[in-house]
Amino acid sequence: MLIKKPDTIKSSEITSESVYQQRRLFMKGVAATLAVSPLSALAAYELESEAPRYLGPDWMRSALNDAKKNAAFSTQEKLAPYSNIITHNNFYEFGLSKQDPSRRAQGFKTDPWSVAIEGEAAKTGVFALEDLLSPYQMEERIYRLRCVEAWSMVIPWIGIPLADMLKRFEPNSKAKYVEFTTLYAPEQMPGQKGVFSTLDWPYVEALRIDEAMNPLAFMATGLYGQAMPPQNGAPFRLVVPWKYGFKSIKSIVKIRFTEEMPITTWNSSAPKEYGFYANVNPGVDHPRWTQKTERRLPSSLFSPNIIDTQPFNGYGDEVAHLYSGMDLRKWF
Ligand SMILES: Nc1nc2c(c(=O)[nH]1)N[C@H]1C(S)=C(S)[C@@H](COP(=O)(O)O)O[C@H]1N2
Ligand SMILES: [Mo]
Repeated sequence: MLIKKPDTIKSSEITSESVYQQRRLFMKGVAATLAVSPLSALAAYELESEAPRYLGPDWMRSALNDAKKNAAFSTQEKLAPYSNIITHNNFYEFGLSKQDPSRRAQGFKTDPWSVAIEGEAAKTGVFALEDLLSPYQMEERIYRLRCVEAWSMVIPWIGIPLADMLKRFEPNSKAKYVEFTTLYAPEQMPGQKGVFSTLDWPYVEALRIDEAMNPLAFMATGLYGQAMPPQNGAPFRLVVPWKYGFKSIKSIVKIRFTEEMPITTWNSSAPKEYGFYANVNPGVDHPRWTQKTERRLPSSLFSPNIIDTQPFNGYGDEVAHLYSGMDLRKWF
C-alpha cells in the first residue's frame, strides 16, 4: 500500500469487463429468509467450469459443506464475482501486485496446519487447525470488504465467529488485546525474501479484546462455497468487516492474548497513514486516498462503480458503541 500514488490506478488493477462476461457465475438455491438455514456450501454456488476448485483438506470438506447460511450477517448487495475475489488480492507475502498472489500462492502448503495460542489465557498451547475448528458449526456470512486503497467487494465467507473460538481458551483479566501472526516461510512466500520487501515479517495484526469478541468478527476458512483459496489466506484468516482490509490478516499461525497494545505491521511501518484501529471512516482521509468514496468491484474504466463509503463500512449499528467517547480522528 505504501507504494501506491494517489492519482494512479494501474490499468492492470482494473479487471476488464470481458473477464466478467467470460466468467459469469450462476447462483442457485441460496434464497434464505430464516435466520439460519442450510447452505450445503460446496453445492451452493455453481462456478463456471474453468474456475479453479479449492476443496481444502478432507477433514474440512464436510464442515464446509454443512455450513449454515446466517441471514443475520448478510447483505442483499451484489456479490463480487468469484473470479474477481480470487484474482484481485493483497497478500504481500506473495508479491505487491494484485495478481501476484493468485499466480504465486498456488503451491502454498496449508495442510497440516497448526496454530499457537499464547499469552494471557488459561488454555494455551499448539493446536492442530482441525482441532481448533471441529467444535463449531460453520456458517456463511456475506460481508463487505473495504480496502484502505478505496476499493471494496462483497464476499460470501464461510467460517466461525471469532469470539466462540477465543472464549474456549479462557482469556484472563489481563487479556486486553488479541494479536494475530501470519506464517513466516520465505521459502514458500517469495515476498518475505529480503531486498524488495517493504514490510517487517511476519505480518502481525491485532484487535482490542472487546472488538475481537464482537459478534461480527469472524475467522474464515472458505468463500463462495469452497475452501479458502491460498491467495485469500488459506487455511484460515481473520475477517473484520468494519475495519480496513489490512486488519483482516491471512494464514494465521499464532494468536496471543496481551495486556499491552501489540505492535502491528502497517501501523508500525507508517503510523501516520495506518492507525491501529483502522475503522472504515469517510471522515478521515488517508494521505494518498480519499476515504469518502470507494470503487465497488467489479468496476471498469467504463463503469467505475464509485459509491459513498459508510462509517464503519456500514456496520455502525453493531460496532459504534465500542468507540463511544473516543475521538476517531485521533484514534484512526
Ligand atoms: N498476511 C497478510 N494478510 C493480509 C494482507 C497481507 O499482505 N498479508 N493484506 C491485507 C489487505 S491490505 C487486504 S485489503 C486484505 C485483502 O484480502 P483478499 O485478498 O482476500 O481480498 O487482506 C489483508 N490481509
Ligand atoms: Mo487493503
